[in-house]
Amino acid sequence: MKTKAAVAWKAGAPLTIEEVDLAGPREGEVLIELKATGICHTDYYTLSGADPEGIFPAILGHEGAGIVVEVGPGVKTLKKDDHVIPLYTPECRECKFCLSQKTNLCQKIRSTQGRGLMPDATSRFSLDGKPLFHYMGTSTFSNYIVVPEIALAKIREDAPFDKVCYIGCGVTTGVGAVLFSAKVEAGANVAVFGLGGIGLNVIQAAKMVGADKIIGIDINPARQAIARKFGMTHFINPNEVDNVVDAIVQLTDGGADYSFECVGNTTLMRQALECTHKGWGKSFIIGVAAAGQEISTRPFQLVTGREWRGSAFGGARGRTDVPKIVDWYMEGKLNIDDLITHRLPLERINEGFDLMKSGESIRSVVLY
Ligand code: NAD
Ligand code: AHE
Ligand code: ZN
Ligand code: ZN
Repeated sequence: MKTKAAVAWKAGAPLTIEEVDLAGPREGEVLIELKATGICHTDYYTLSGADPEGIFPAILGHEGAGIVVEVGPGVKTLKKDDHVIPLYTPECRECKFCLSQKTNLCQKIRSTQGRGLMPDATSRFSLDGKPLFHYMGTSTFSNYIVVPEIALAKIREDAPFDKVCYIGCGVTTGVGAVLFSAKVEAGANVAVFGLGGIGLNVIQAAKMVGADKIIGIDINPARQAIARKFGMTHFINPNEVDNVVDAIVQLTDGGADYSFECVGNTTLMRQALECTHKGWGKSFIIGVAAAGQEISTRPFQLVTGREWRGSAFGGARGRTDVPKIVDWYMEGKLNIDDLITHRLPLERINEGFDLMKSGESIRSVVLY
């Protein structure tokens, strides 16, 4: 069949809208009609050329929601017309990683996914007879996609696609980092570096669990008002203080109990670790840093009890946790609506990237 898609031809070049050929679902695969997709900073990161796994030409996008159109042979858990969110972190429930119960990082299809291919090492997308690469196993910048069954979360049918698509990455990443990865407790002091599409979700989850001080750090002063609305209690603009770490340590009587880096900047990652409390502070890296970047600190920071960790997709097990997060939104426990600042047709997707880069948008959603 044909599908309308935004194609990334090479690093740094704007996407172009094309009529792409899409082959049908094979064994264990499902054809989805997407209704909406968010634009995440990670899409921009890969498009910029900074991603060591970035390959072109590809169809980017990983924050979608849609409806099952057709299931391939052997698919057992989904049927036509089911509502779904594609998962760039699948949940096979049978690989060593899934069975460990220690991580959400299912590895069943990770190697082919990282090479822009389906699990059988081929692409379902082509244009003029030449294959186009998939991206993160999802490629949500295409109206129709083929995805393995293990990479789809079935969600309730009354959830609006144009909102819950954001649960496909940003909401789950931020909220999950607090609930599943860090397990932040009531009364904790929390520092959040970067108040964008991810950081604001960290803030709202920190408030949800009853954190005490919730300190937001961002160079964009416009982020202060929205972050306060989501539960931030203190704001630090790094351009207005001498030393960000000292400022946080002073506000928290010795350091934050938890910190989250939601930018992808290795200098901030170090600050996020060093602003946590001696003896027990835990710092979580969420931001994705460019190829070649490395983190550093004095080992003394760790010797004296701080922990440096990371969180991917918020530590969420997609097929199990994503439907629950959709429920939380539908029950009014999570605010997604106020974070979706812009809506665009696919034809204007490049504007969505520009709005993110300029700091004007929190999340732009593309509607099919
Ligand atoms: P975004 O562009 O919406 O937000 C980034 C925020 O960081 C902006 O508010 C910006 O003003 C702020 N910022 C930039 N430089 C700063 C600095 N020097 N000091 C303080 N603040 C600064 O991006 P996003 O969609 O929220 O994504 C954030 C990061 O998280 C990206 O690196 C993205 O790739 C990554 N990410 C990781 C995961 C994961 O699973 N680990 C999932 C989604 C996104
Ligand atoms: N190819 C990138 C990987 C970047 C990365 O860490 N991705 C996150 C999700 S970001 C979503 O917005 C992730 O899930 N990582 C775990 C994994 O297996 O990729 C690079 O930098 O190499
Ligand atoms: Zn993302
Ligand atoms: Zn698995």
